[in-house]
Amino acid sequence: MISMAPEISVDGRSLSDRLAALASIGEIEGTDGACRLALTDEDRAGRDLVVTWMQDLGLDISIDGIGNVIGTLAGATEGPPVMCGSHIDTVRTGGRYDGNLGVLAGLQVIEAVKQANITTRRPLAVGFFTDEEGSRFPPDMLGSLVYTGELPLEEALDIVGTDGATVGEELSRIGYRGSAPCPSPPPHAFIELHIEQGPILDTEGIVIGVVTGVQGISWAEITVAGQSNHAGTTPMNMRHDAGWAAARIAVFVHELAEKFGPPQVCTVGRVELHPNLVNVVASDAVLTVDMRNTNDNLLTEAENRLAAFLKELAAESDTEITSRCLARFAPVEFAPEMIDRVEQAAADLGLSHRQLCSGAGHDAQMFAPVCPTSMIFVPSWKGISHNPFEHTEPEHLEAGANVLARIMLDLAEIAETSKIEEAAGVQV
Ligand code: HGY
Ligand code: MN
Ligand code: MN
Repeated sequence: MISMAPEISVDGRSLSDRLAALASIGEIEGTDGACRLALTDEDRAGRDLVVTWMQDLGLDISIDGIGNVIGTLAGATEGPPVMCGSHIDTVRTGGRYDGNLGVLAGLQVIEAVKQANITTRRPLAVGFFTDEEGSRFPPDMLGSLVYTGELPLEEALDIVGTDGATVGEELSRIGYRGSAPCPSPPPHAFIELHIEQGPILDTEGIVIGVVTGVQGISWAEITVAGQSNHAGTTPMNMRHDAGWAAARIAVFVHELAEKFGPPQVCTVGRVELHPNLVNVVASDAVLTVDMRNTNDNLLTEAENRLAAFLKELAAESDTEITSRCLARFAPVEFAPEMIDRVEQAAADLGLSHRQLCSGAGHDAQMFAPVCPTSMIFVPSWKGISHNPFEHTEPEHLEAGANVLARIMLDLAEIAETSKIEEAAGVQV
């Protein structure tokens, strides 16, 4: 049996065409981006399209209880597949490439393997995982959390979204509450191709990011309960102003990030005031705080400082302030041998590359504890992401997909080839 990985290259044109076709679902007028919040009708339509492409490739398709969809190409032997994948749900200001690239590049790799009449020893699989973004149903990476057994399915199905619906209701409504068991058996290895979503590769003119791990993530939802009152008649010292308290929290976390310095980041992304009217002192505020750091101790320190500040602020603003955790993931390091594989594949293909840690969360971080895992990054134009003007050059998309192909074939090993050997006159 030959275990060399023959040179196959993916069809970059087809990859870009499929990315465009998927982005047309939930498209954001006048941009390349799309809005397909998890488990919405747009997400269903996106899922249906990718499932059709999996069917066209003749993959065995499984859908599990949280709606993760895995397409598998059989190998010469049974057993855990070499898996790639990512997500196809987006944030409200979604770009064309975030998540979608890792799924559609996986389809292209499998298409190239089939066209080369290659049979791999291990099966090859490509998946998309439910609600990676977590912006409608926190936490993020929800589907891969359940897939890998980090979160019980029943608990995940009961999660209530920002619009009051539950995960279970919405999964059933869109017809993606599957029967495949959760958690699923771990794959042989997991490799995710993703855009960097940050400025490093683009600034340095480097094509491939060799991802060493993912920084820690802490999401909190903070509720401020004050008292509505007349904006004109209520003296400042008699107010219980939830709007002012919310603004103070946003300033506090921004200044905390500046005090800690990089890589600490803090973001207030969602603020809802009630009654949200020009002439009423806000009685209620609900806001989210996203804090991240590569160092878990520093991330915990940031959380403690925020908690202490909320206590002081409640007294100062004479409001009631509570906080609930929406997500908390420690930093993750990928397997050294998988990092080496990304490094080697990029070098073999003559692609500039450098190591870096991911600032964004990814499904791959959920696979790291259960199987050898790593990630491949390609550049994001000006580091822009979670923005419909997100962009990656077609040649970088293709380069990343070729690195993915090389690693997957190496890991899956070649059982037999026909076209390649005939052409190269290689004897088995
Ligand atoms: O929030 C994140 O880092 C990812 O986009 N879900
Ligand atoms: Mn993503
Ligand atoms: Mn994202």
